[in-house]
Amino acid sequence: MAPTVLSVRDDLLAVLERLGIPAPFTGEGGVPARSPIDGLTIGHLHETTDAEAEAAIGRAAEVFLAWRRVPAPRRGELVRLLGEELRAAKADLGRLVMLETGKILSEGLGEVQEMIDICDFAVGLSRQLHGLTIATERPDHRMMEVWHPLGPCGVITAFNFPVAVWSWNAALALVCGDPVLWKPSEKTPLTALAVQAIAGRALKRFGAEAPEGLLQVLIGGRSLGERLAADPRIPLVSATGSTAMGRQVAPVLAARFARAILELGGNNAAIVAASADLDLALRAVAFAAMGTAGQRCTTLRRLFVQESIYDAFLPRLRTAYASVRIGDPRDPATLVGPLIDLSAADGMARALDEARALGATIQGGERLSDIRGDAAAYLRPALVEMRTQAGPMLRETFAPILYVVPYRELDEAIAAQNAVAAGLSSSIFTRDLSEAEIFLSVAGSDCGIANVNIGPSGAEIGGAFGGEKATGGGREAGSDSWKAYMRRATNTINYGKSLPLAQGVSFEL
Ligand code: UN1
Repeated sequence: MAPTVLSVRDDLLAVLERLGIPAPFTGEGGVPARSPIDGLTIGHLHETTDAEAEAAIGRAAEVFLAWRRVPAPRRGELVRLLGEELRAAKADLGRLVMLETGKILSEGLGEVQEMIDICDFAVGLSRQLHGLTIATERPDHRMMEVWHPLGPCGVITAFNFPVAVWSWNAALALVCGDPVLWKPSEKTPLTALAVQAIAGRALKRFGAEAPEGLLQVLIGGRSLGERLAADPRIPLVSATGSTAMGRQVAPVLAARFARAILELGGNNAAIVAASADLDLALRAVAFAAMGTAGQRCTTLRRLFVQESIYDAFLPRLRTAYASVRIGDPRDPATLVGPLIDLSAADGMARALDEARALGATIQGGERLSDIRGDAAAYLRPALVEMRTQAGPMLRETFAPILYVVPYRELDEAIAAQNAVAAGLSSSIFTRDLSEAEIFLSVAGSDCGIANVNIGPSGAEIGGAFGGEKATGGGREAGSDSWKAYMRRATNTINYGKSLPLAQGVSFEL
């Protein structure tokens, strides 16, 4: 039985109080803050005005001039303190993520853990922003490559990872010497304000070396994002969201030669080969497809099952879909919470109608309005068995729909997997080494992330995160993603007395 719980509003207000932002709400007007748990509005928040946005960008440009001169390992110290403050706030911030996004508590806490992990990574990185020394063809010369801070970094984030994606960008930007201007999703402003308060504590402990305005939050809608994309004082914009959003932002950045880190849609697939460990594959598929109510960029949306095991695997998957516990994410028994809002539920219904019209067999997908009333969007995840990949299967619907298609040959499955616009994440389940290697090879998955015997979601921060094609091509978090936040300079120094020219050119006066 579900434990008796506070109203969502009271729960949220108590968490905000504990996080140190007791009264963020204005009387009326502004950006509404709501929880998908009951679908109700909790209050309204001040919307950043044009003048405030202008001042914030100006401040970031000014702050950059000071912050870039703080040695990188000192900048890392600020991120170390941020990691400490996040550790201290993990329980409350994880709960707030749950309340504002509807994801279950362990996923809310996992998101905060991801923030802590990237802080640790960035602290180490702050002593490793290495350049190169390069062999020069000229005598008595030295050539090297150094990395300098780039400038204010605009970060636009989506509702589904309202705080982790900011931290992937902010932790790296800070150690790289860049101030951050953050426009969170309009659907999740409260978690952004909470992170701002937590970061404020780290900044205070760090002291005056961190100038006021190093980390700023702009609350509002699309026009704020457009402003960040268009402003010449912002040399880099990192934007997470739909491919449609990326199509708006990318040309604006390109027109002013700004850098873009785009993390857009995914239409992620997994292949279950004949030799797969079906127990493992079942658990991986269930989490990747139904976890976070199907609202991760990396959510599993398409499954290709080798025909000889189709009849062994599908009944088990159908049972998992029929029995998964859907409900208020505050109930510890819940595995699937609500969708973010009713328009997401409409999108899911439309995709299922299209699949039905193509002759698909659909299990689940029904709305469960008895859980928390009519304003909340609880739906049973849908398992959609298709004859071939077609219709809505070719696009991303940000909801828990898993399309399943049988295949005969691996080549055919890989081709089908790659035959969509997006190229974020992918997996194969197999115990056959050669199948695994083919999938990872140049002729295999065309995605930014390709896994073996692991679902496509739940990437660790140590790797570069992002994808190809309509996913936008950006990379965030680990590996050498930091290079996007810095500018490279090649320096050649002549310590001799003559002037040998490169390529043997002679120019005697
Ligand atoms: C996203 O959905 O925008 O790999 C990010 C994952 C998480 C991040 C998802 N680490 O699922």
